[in-house]
Amino acid sequence: MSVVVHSPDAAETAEWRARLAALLPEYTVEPMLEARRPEAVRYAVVWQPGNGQLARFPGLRAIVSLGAGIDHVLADTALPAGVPIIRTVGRDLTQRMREYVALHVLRHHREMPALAAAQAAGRWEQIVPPPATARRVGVMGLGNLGAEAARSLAALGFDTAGWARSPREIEGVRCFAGAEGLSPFLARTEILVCLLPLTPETRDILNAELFARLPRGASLVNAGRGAHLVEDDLLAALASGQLSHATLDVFRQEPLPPGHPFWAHPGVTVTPHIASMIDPETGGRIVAANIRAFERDGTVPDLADAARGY
Ligand code: NDP
Ligand code: OXD
Repeated sequence: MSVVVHSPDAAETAEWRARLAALLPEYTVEPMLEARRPEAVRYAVVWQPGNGQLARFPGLRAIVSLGAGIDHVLADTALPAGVPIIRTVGRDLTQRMREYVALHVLRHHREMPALAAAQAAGRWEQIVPPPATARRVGVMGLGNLGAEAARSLAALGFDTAGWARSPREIEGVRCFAGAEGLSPFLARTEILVCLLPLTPETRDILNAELFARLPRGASLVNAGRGAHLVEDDLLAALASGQLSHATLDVFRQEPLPPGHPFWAHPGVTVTPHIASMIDPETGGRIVAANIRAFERDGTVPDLADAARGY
């Protein structure tokens, strides 16, 4: 029986392979593209497996996403039907995302981009923001990551709201749900954080029409997926002043191509999809435990719902 591993980054594939080989000695662990006996493959542990690759394994019991999102697996137009997809989530992933969201929301709240511009110009400019209690922030997506990010923002004192598909209750967070909840959620949100999964419903959701429903001068933190954002609409909203700044961790094309307007835009902060990553050290333990539990019970708590898209 074997486990195959794949990331588009060969060094990353090698690291994961070594880690999983140590943790799962009962399996042969090999790179997906070099699988010697496709019929022996039981689990595929993958990030962006590519089109048609997983269909080569007729005995596949589950696909393990090397991350919380499964859009990179569902993008495969030849994905073998009915094979369960396991998300890799855990305390480290949640902790890292809480740090990222708190850092960038505080940065917008405390006007750090404007202060950095003033420093660059040698200008002593005292910008005094309101206290966090008077700053309305909102998190789109209240799953593992969004709910924890919202709790952290509330703990910092922000007037915090969240939006999800179904009604949620989170202490200290005003929760909105569904299409009817979106407008009132946006109308009160000065700093918007996107932690949605990428599905047909959420693709392009960060667009001109949505930006127009935010208070003028609002800012955006997108750590969901690049395809949530209509890039030209963001550039237009920044140019008109409807948005004041955006922090983007995810992009339609990754790595963000050289010369892309976001790289040098004064209103955009680029981070290279590092908000929260699973590393082989702790992530390996989670993947190995999930494979063992799935083998034993035929299910795990972190099973994605492929029909729902997340
Ligand atoms: P979950 O599946 O736990 O939660 C998803 C949340 O989004 C749920 O609250 C869900 O609502 C909500 N949602 C889904 N569809 C809609 C919709 N159409 N309208 C409104 N709300 C919707 O996901 P995670 O929190 O684990 O991860 C979220 C995403 O973050 C990942 O899919 C990935 O894209 C991204 N991510 C980015 C990382 C980075 O480093 N930048 C790292 C890890 C993840 P409901 O509660 O009603 O189901
Ligand atoms: C994920 C990611 O989905 O890192 O986990 O983007």
